[in-house]
Amino acid sequence: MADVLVIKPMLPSVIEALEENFTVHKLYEADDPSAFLTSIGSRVRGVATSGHTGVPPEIMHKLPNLEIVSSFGVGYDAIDPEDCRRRGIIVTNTPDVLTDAMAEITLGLMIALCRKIPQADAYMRAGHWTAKGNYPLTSELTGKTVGIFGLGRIGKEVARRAQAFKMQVVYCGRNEQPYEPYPYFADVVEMAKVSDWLISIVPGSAATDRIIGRRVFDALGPDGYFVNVGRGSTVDEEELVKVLTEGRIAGAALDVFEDEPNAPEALFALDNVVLSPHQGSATRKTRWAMGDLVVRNLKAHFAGLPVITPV
Ligand code: NAP
Ligand code: 8YV
Repeated sequence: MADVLVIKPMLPSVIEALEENFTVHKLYEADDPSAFLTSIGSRVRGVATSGHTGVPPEIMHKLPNLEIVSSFGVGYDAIDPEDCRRRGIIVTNTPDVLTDAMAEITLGLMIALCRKIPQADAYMRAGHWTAKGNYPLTSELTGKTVGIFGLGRIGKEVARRAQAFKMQVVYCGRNEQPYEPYPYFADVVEMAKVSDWLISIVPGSAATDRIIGRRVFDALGPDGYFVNVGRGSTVDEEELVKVLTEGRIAGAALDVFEDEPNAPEALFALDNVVLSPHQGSATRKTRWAMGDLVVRNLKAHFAGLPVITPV
């Protein structure tokens, strides 16, 4: 059985399946991780990790015979696939299996934000409905234009669901996708100008770092809503807090933050914000499927087969 290193705790279903198929080494259980790696590092041929953790350099350099990094999550911000390619290491991620869950939470956040579902719930629980009367009127999605920044696997499923809510879809990315039926914008600022809603679902990368900032929010305007389900790193959070506080955009729903699990505290006091602790893919079904794919990629590789979802 091939030796596989698990860097941080993973779902019990993943650990169980790994243990059935491989000799598993749990770095997170080691009292002295450095000594542990020195003793088993040269035997390790596979790593199971997440896109947030990757394989930090101090671990990588103790794994001279590493062949494959199987990562949990579709985003792989902490992994440099080019560097791995140069070292002859295969990288896999978990696309597709989380796409529907992600699209669901995106639409859920949009409805929660414009219909003020969390606030109305709190209003009723506090007894205000009986004491003060009806909750103030809210806004709706129907007829609005949604600009999708990143029309990839998840973006396309968000687009389908937004159309079911009778919204118009436009999109922005580096490349026009001629077979998609939606108007294309090469520039996110230009797209924000025509959008009532801006949904960001681009990967975190040097190219997208804080790409959403003052110019985008000014283009979105005081009636515009912003939703980030991609990566916190793509947003200038200081500017976001400012535009929300000053009412320069109507509101924001955020599932991802630059310094998770921390978020700018100023957001907690704002009424025009819905917050979600990076739980886009966090359903039992989807997380199980992601973990299963982590294991299946390792099994395929060590059976001499092509991996299922290479990066
Ligand atoms: P995908 O299929 O690769 O789609 C990414 C899209 O972003 C592509 O359409 C791509 O289009 C666009 N894009 C990439 N780099 C860009 C850039 N520099 N500027 C503008 N557009 C760019 O990936 P996916 O499966 O939809 O996942 C997208 C991301 O969602 C992941 O990378 C991850 O960060 C995030 N995510 C978050 C959660 C969560 O729990 N909140 C869960 C899953 C995924 P072009 O190539 O044309 O630019
Ligand atoms: C996960 C994600 O929560 O897939 C991604 O890119 O952000 C989420 O699905 C995360 O990666 C789990 O580590």
